[in-house]
Amino acid sequence: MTESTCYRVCHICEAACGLELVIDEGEVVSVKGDPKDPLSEGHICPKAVAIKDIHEDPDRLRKPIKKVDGQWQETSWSDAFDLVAEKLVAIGQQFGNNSVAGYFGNPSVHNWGMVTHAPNLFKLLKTKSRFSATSVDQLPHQLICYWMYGHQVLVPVPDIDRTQFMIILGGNPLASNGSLWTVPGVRHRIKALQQRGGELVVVDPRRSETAEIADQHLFIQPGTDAWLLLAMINVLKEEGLINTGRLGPNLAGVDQALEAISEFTPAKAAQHTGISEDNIRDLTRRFAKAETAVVYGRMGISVQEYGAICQWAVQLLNILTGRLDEVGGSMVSLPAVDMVKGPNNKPGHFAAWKTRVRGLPEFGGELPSVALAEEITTPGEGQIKALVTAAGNPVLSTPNGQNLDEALAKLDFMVSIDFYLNETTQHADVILPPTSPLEHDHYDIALMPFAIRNVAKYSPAIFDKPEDTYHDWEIFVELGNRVAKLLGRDPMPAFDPTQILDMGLQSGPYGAMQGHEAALNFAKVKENPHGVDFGPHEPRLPERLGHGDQMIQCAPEPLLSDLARLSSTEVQEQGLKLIGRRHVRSNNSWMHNYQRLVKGKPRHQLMIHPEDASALSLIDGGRARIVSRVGAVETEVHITDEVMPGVVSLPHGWGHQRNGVKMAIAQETPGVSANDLTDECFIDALSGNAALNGVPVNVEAIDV
Ligand SMILES: Nc1nc2c(c(=O)[nH]1)N[C@H]1C(S)=C(S)[C@@H](COP(=O)(O)OP(=O)(O)OC[C@H]3O[C@@H](n4cnc5c(=O)[nH]c(N)nc54)[C@H](O)[C@@H]3O)O[C@H]1N2
Ligand SMILES: Nc1nc2c(c(=O)[nH]1)N[C@H]1C(S)=C(S)[C@@H](COP(=O)(O)OP(=O)(O)OC[C@H]3O[C@@H](n4cnc5c(=O)[nH]c(N)nc54)[C@H](O)[C@@H]3O)O[C@H]1N2
Ligand code: SF4
Ligand SMILES: [Mo]
Repeated sequence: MTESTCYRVCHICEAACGLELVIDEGEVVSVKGDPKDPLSEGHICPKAVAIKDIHEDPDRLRKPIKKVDGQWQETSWSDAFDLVAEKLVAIGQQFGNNSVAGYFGNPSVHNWGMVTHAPNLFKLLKTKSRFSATSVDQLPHQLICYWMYGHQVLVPVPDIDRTQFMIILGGNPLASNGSLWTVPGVRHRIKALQQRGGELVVVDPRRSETAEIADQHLFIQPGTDAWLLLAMINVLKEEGLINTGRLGPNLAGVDQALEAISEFTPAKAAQHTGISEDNIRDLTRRFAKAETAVVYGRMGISVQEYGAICQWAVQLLNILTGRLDEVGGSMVSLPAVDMVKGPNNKPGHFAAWKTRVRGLPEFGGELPSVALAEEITTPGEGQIKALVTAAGNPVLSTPNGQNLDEALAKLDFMVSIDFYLNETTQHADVILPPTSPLEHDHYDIALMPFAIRNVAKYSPAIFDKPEDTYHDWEIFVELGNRVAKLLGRDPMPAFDPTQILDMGLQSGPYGAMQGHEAALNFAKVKENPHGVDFGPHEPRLPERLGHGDQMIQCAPEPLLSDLARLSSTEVQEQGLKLIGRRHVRSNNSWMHNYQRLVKGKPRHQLMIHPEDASALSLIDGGRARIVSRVGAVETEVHITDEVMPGVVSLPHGWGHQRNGVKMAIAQETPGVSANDLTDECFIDALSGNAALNGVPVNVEAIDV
């Protein structure tokens, strides 16, 4: 018997499920949920099994490749590192530091070595041209927490296991498994909520998988949630339902906020949202009167034109009903590695600098990704000439991907740290492929702040890394050291991620340095393969607030000013609006190469309501052309009342056949890229975040 059992956290999505892997003769023979994991208690989804497929995929790159006369060639690591460092330094010296840019994709936060080591390279390069998936996702959410609570990762999460009433807007955790909310096994938790007599309400333009099992689903016109949420606050005020509770003395600006939003009445909100005034009032009363309750708004309300106002209003609703920081409400975590109070904590900053072309604000040192293409193509000082992408595929993931696709082709130099040749990395001059996830260790530094329980879990590597390969963090160290040498600067710090983790755990809230009885350190997490459990959340405010005066800022000035933009919007009467959708068997723009994951009925189609389909003479299974300001795509139609009239839905991350270039990932998958329709100019003007939902489109039937 050579079989062995290993325990690990799944790094694919934010749920952080515990896995039990059986290994035989160097091969993964089974992947199951780990029932002893204190957070996930055995839950997993089909993507966990794909970890084996990632590891074994013959299309996964294992050696660096470089383009010579337009053809890919394998090259040695040392040549590749030298070439990349020389190019980045030379371009920075010739065109200025900001001419060298970086884009970090979603898996970079699921890869702890990148979290600990990637920033150093950009610090050395002294570039302000940094972009990431944050600005096509949760930027407004974190910005609001920075303004209100004083720290960009002090993000309250729904205490689902102890609440009696929950409202979800713009989130579909049954498909996504939760986001800015590490909540493995959410289906069971919703069921438990319902079994103890609680209620779930989902507000969504589509009857999503989560809406399907909710106690109430309210359709909403895309992009109008800000009207609904502000109207709910006005109902609280009008009907005397405001009760700020324990944190009352720590609230600044409540009256100012209430005054500023008074024009957003339920009557007007009903016109904009399509939700009747009665329903708005009724929902507000049920929320305010429930024994415990919480409102949660995610992706769907962040990536829309008023994303920041939406996230502000969500926080206000929880605050004004005394739900913030109370059991069964919206609670803050106390993770073992504390990014809020730790020694190197970064509270955030906003608009300290702006993009060169459009003047869009940075947040936390990153510029909005909607500006990447124009920063590459617009001549002048600071024009981006070189790009480093890491764990990202912005050609498929960011608005007007076609435009970015063309822009990337114009760069002087591009390097991608990625193990696939795909729609984005095909533009690189060099691709540096890191080890597979099972060949490196893992700790969810970036996700634990958003978990529903405080758990510390370390996952050792399952397999030794093959000879002559590098982990992501080692790639950054190798590049950093070469860049430093060329620039005559100090080399990269000589720590590995486990040393940083050890320091973080020791100085964190359960560490010996804080005098905690657990005296947590790296050795202790290593001894506990299922994780060390520090239990459900407890009230932590005002002590944990980032603001020195321990006040919660309820009326941040930029939001008050932004209300005029919202109030001037007109009620939508005609035209179709595009929204996105996720599926549990797909993950953003990748994982489509794993046939047993993506198999099943087709899910790439354009969803459209029967009334709209009939008005446009579309037939189910027929083809349609979808046109937006920036582009057009053609795909199959699925007629369904899952979406409300006036709304069409396409998943993102598909469209792997573009440009006729042979790429590793899933040549044969059908589907187009939704981001060939989304618009880099359609944004939340306050935060600079992309508005991927509510994009105006026209649809026409294609005769076949
Ligand atoms: N229309 C529309 N667009 C969207 C969204 C939407 O809902 N609608 N969602 C947005 C959101 S929320 C996000 S986060 C973005 C995601 O978009 P991106 O940030 O582009 O991320 P992915 O599509 O996940 O790209 C993953 C890339 O990382 C590589 N990769 C995977 N693991 C590793 C690793 O360990 N190391 C390295 N070096 N590379 C790795 C994969 O091969 C792949 O190339 O898309 C956004 N785009
Ligand atoms: N299986 C799987 N899991 C994933 C991912 C994946 O691609 N696949 N991606 C991961 C990533 S990067 C993220 S950020 C998370 C996202 O996780 P979630 O935030 O849960 O995102 P979605 O599942 O896209 O759900 C968004 C919902 O918003 C709705 N919506 C769209 N427009 C509006 C609107 O204007 N108003 C309202 N109220 N609702 C609207 C959509 O119909 C959809 O049901 O998921 C993560 N988990
Ligand atoms: S829900 Fe997320 S973390 Fe859990 S097994 Fe699936 S992909 Fe992995
Ligand atoms: Mo995301």
